Formats: sequence, structure tokens, C-alpha cells
Amino acid sequence: MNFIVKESGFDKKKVMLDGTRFFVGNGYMGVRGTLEEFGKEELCGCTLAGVYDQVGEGWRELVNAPNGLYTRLFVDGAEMNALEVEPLAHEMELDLRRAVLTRETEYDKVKVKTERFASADNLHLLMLRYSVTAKQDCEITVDTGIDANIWDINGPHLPTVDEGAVGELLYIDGETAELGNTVAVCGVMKTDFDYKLERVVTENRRSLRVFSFAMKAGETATFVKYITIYTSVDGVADPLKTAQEAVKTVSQQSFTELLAAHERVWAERWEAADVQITGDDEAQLALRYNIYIMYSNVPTHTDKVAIPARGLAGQVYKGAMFWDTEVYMMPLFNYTHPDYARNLAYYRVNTLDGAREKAREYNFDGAFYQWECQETGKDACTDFAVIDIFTGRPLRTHFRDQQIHISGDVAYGIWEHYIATGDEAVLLDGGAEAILECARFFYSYAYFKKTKNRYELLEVTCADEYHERVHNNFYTNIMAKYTLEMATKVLDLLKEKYPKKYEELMTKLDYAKDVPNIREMAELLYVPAPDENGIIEQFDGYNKLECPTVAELKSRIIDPREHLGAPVGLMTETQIIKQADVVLGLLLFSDRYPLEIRRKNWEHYEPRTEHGSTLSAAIYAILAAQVGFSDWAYKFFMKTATIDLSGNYRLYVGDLFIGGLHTAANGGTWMAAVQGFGGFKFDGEKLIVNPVLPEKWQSLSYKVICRGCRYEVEATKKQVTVRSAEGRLPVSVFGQEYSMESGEITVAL
Ligand code: IFM
Repeated sequence: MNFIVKESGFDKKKVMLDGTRFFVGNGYMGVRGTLEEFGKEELCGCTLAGVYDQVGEGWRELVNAPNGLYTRLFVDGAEMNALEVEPLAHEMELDLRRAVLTRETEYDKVKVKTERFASADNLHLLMLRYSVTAKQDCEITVDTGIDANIWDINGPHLPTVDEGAVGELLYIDGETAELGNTVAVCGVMKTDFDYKLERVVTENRRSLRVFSFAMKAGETATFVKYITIYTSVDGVADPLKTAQEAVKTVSQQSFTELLAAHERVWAERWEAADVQITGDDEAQLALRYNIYIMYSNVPTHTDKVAIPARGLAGQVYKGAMFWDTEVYMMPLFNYTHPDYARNLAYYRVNTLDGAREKAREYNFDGAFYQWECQETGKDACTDFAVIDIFTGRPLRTHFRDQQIHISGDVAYGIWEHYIATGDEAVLLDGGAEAILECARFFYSYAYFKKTKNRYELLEVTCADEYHERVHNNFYTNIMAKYTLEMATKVLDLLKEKYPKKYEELMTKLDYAKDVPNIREMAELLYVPAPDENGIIEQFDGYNKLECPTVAELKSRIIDPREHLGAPVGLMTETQIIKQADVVLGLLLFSDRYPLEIRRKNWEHYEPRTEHGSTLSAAIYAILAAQVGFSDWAYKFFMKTATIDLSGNYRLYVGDLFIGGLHTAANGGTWMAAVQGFGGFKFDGEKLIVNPVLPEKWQSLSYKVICRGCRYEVEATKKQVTVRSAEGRLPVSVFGQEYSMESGEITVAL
């Protein structure tokens, strides 16, 4: 039962990384794993999903709530703060199964133990249990409450706040600068001992109760903090009043009762999504950590937001959603918790108008989805997204206006959700419209080259991201082609099954004239093909670029923070790419290319890939597993699985801080385990299970839900077993199809 992430010893240098690593969250709030006595310098953050704010010309980003965990401990008048007083022992323990973070710190005279969780049962509730055990007789003073002196990257997002106390209840209520959204945090503390209330402080952006008590050696004093958070984004008329009432209600229950309700939700999640590995404890724990992070960040309560690229572990990357959502995160939820995946799919329906506006801004038709999307549907990406570290000048990048594969990725996400679940609701409620609009966008972007009788996509930014303003990027073109094909399938499906809906959409979108164009372009869009050696050129002219080794190129780096991509970065004029591009296209469309082609391209592109993005390793792992490079697959699997645990990632691009969770890699880890080693794929009609286990692994078991039915797969090196009490769909194992009528099949390998 390997569910515990543990770290012993306190290291000031690790405060920032540990804050991310020991994250707890519930998709509504994300709480960094900083210590209770820490403040904004230590990057304490309780980041709120869907609450965005912009101050002046700064970046619009997620808002951090006032810190309800804030607690300072004084023993005989001296503050016990791990930053000031070196602890004799210190341990952080994240229990992934229960989603509870425990901290134990020992000082000369006392031991401190805290446990916290962001309730998965009541998303507005954050709980802390704080215990002090005296090693000798001593006088204790505790200073605890809510602190609005919080970490902001481009803030202050709550410029003025009201601090208050009503009896035992503390609160802080603030308004965001841009939209005037209210953010209210309330807290109530309960103790199991008597104390003397010294004072109540409601000033300087803090609402605190300061109390003291005497302890005898060996005694333990425990208090529990109930913290509730409501904002006007939740749709409540008076967030402060709601938070106050909520905290009064929940504080009638014990910590243990509230914890039990939280644990029940997590038990159900693990029941659906756990992936078990035998023979490799390190891989097992890392894999579970990544699943834990995904489930701690997924918005279960709303479809107005999805999962930000750095999760809810702070404001980095503006709290924006990228293509990471569809390509890296949705597969896990599609197959383990389809109702959560549905929220993610609807998020793109809800931001369709913004995508239409963006298309119009650039004089295109249809929907050009936002490269960086927040809650409004406007693109949060700027044209000058990176600062040149040497000159201090902004660099013109083309993420926003040319990374057009985003519209294909979004359409792909909606369609794949339909394939996985068979649920037509998203399609009928706007998903079909989004796919049709994305197809229309590609048609309007394309250039028809008469001499070659083909459509081309010119001036694009590759999925690889180091190369911009190129023509006919493989990943972009194949994704666009698929979008056009999906659009034709959507048209056929609607026409056949929902003729009224079909007519409605044709009229609403004035689409009849587009239908022949879409069908034609689906046929005639050029996708770079394998050359005589089986290699697909990433974009027109790529093969002519200089081809140093990654190591050689990296030796030319002057400053570790320098931007390596376009317009003037080191990698731009070379074949070195940042992340999977051709390899990603070959993975997503593996049924279109023979294994030999996929293998050759993996071998060709891997040495040319810097893996400078955390989106890269998972994709290389999966394709490596598919084409028989088992050792490589394992190496890349471990790389992606340990990114957030090891803290082995880039913290700056230019002068831009980009630390935080890496939710694409977290989702990608599940994909690498289940779709890579587990060999799982679902084509809408049958499950395909072709497992290839790394040498170390004795077995791999996972569960998936396909079209509403649960399946359990258990693979060893000798056999694969698929079980399902309800499964109606056939299973294909290494090309041989089996019926699931008996509820279980075992195939010897
Ligand atoms: O979407 C990615 C992009 O592909 C690489 N840079 C980081 C973005 C957010 O994760």
C-alpha cells in the first residue's frame, strides 16, 4: 500500500519546491504545502479556481484567498518558526489515499503536529488540526486566524480587505481589483483545552485570536481550525454571510467526521482510478502522486474553468488552460471519471464565443481557440510573452496568433470524450457546434495550392514551440485534418440521428455553404508523409536546418534563463525541438501509420528533442512502449512521473517564474502507464489491450470505464486478464478479438 510521500528534515532552500510538492486541493481551492507559520515570502497560497483578476497592466491571473491556516506558536515567549529556529526533527507526509497532509516538527521544548485537508466532500471547506505536545513544562501562546498578507505575482488582487471577528468567528472579506468579485474567508477554532484569550486582532490585513495556556511535560493540546471560503464567482449573493453560516454549520461536526466524509470521496476516486504496479515501489508511488494531483485539481463543481497548466498551486502562467487539457488531462478523466471529463469538455463549449471573437480578430472564420484561456473566453496570451534576458526587451512570439493546432486539440478533446463515453449530450449542447466552428476556422486559415491540388497551412507555430512561422507543421496539419474529418462525422451523425438539431445548426451557423468546403479540405489537406527512409519532416524546410546534438547546442547557452525558441533563441535555426511534435502526431494517430514508421520517427526525433517542456517525456514514453523500446519507455515514464516529486523542472523562461505543478505531465503519467505500458486504447467499439511491461514490473492493473461499463485489466509478462461485470464490448488483445460475455477473459502472452 504505497501511498505515502514523505520528506524528513527541514531545508530552507526547499521551501518553494515543497510548497508545490505537498499540495492539497479539491478543484475549488489549491493549498500550497507551506508551513502554518509561513507568510507571503514563503509563497503561501490558497489559489481559487475561476477567480481571476488583473491589476493595471499586469498579467491577469488567479486570485489567492487570505490564508486561513495562518498560525504562529510561541513557547515561553520564543517563536517556533522553522525558518528561525532549527527544528530537531521535521517531517512532511502526504497521504495520497486520504488526501491529507501531515507535518511533524520537533523543537527543544515541544513537538508540533498538524494535519490538513481541502475537503473533497465540501469544496468550500479547508480543515486544520494542530497539536502541541510539551516535552517539558512551558507557557504556550498561539496566534492564529486569517492572514491577507498573501503571495501575489501581479497583485495585489485584494487591495483592501475588511477584517473582523464576531464572537469566536473570524473573517476577512476582500474585493478583487478588476471585476469587484468578493472573496470571503471565515474561520472558527475549537480546542480540547482551556485557554486564556489574550486579544483579538482585526487590523493590518489580519483577523487573529491570540491565546495562551500552560502545559505540563507530556501533555498534548489540540485545536481544530474550520475555514470556509466563498466568492461571488460561486453565484452566492453574499459570500461573506454564506461563508459565516457555513463555518458555523461545519464547526458543529468534529474534525474526524469531516475527515471521514472527505475520505469517502477519495476512496471512491481511488476505486475508479488507481493503477497498481508490482515490482517497482518507486514507480508505483510516483504514478499515484500524479493521479492524486489530477484529482486534486479537477473542477468537479463547475464547467466554467478547467485545470490550469500549473494547477492550483499558484498563479503561474496566469492560471490559464492550454491544449494540455484535451491532449494530456482528459484521457484520465474520460476513462476513470467521465462526469469530471464532461466538465472539461463543456468548458470549451462555454468559451466558444471567445474563440469566435479571436477568429474574427485575425480575420478568420469559425473558432480560433485561445492559446491561454481563463474564465471569460478571451485569450490571455500576449504577443510579447517572453522577455529577452540579455536586453530586457520583450520578444515577439507567435504562441497566440499561430499556434493554431489549439483549435484541433479542442475539437479532438470534445470528440474523444464522446468516443469514450458515448454520451451525446456534450455534442448536442454545443460540442458539435464547436467542432464545426473549428473546422471552419481551419478552412479559412488554409491556403489552396493549385499546382499541387492541396490545402496547406502556412505560418504556424509548431507544437514543438521552438519553431514559429513555419509551413505545414506535421502535428498541426494532421490535427487540422482530423478536425475536418470529425466535422464531417458530426454532420453525418446529426443529420441521421438528430435532423432537427442538424437543421438548427445549419441555420444558426449559416453552414450549408461550408459543408462542401469542409469535406473537400478533409480530403485534400496536405499532411507531410514519410520520405524514402520513413521519416516525416516536421515542417517544410526542417531537414535543411543545422543539426547539432542537444548537448552541443546546450553548451552554447549563456544564461540558464535565456529563451531558446523563436524569434532569436538558440534552437530556432536548428533541428533541435523542445517537445514531442511528429512523435505526438504519430501517437495520437497511430492507426494511420505502420509500426515501422512510428519506430523510425521515434528514433529520428528523440535525439533531436531537448525535452525542454514537461509535456514531452510522457509522449516519448508511450510511443516507445508501443514500438518496443521498453527501456526508453521506462526511462521517459519515470521522468514524467517524478517531475513534481523531484522538483526537477525549469523555474524561469526569460525573467518569468514558471514553477508549480505540471498538470499535463501529471495526466501524461497516467497515459504513459495505462496507454503506454498497459497498451489500452478504445476506438468506440472495442477495447484494445496490448500490454508491454517494463522489465522491473511483475504486473500492472488498471481500471477503465468505456461507454459506461467498468473494465479491469491485469497484465503480467505471461498473461492478460480483462474482467467486467457489465462489459458489453469486445476486447482485442494483440490483434485477436474476444467477447466479454462471460465477464472475464484471460489470454496467455
Ligand atoms: O501548453 C504548454 C506548451 O506546449 C509548452 N509550454 C507550456 C505550456 C503550458 O503547459
